[in-house]
Amino acid sequence: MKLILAIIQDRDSDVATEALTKRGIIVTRIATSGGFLHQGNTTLLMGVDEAQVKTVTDTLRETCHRRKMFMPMASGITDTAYGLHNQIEVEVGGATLFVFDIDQFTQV
Ligand code: 2BA
Repeated sequence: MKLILAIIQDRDSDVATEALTKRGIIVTRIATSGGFLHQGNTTLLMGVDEAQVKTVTDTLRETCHRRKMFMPMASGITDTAYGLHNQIEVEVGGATLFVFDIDQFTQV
């Protein structure tokens, strides 16, 4: 058995979890946030058979999209007059996956 931990963008999470569930993957969603952008994202926990790892990877590839985001070059500046030319472009997502081997899975 494998544990897949996948970090995805909030705006992809409903479509992604619905598609995973339809394909028989059991999913737990956790509200998380990224250390770099300090923005909310979603972490999915999925306990799966080894054969399902590809299903999860393919499903997240189909449903989670890379997007360009902008962040101020200096932190703590919120003035809307602070122009785009003072921001850096960061590309975020689709999905960041970690796959772990699981020694034991028990439900009591
Ligand atoms: P954040 O940490 O908020 O990072 C958002 C995006 O900012 C990243 O997108 C990446 O393009 C960029 N970025 C992150 N750290 C950077 C740095 N030190 N310098 C320059 N650019 C940087 P993604 O790579 O798609 O990551 C999206 C989210 O996935 C991350 O949000 C974080 O929550 C998670 N993540 C990504 N890699 C991870 C890792 N190795 N371990 C744990 N969490 C990770």
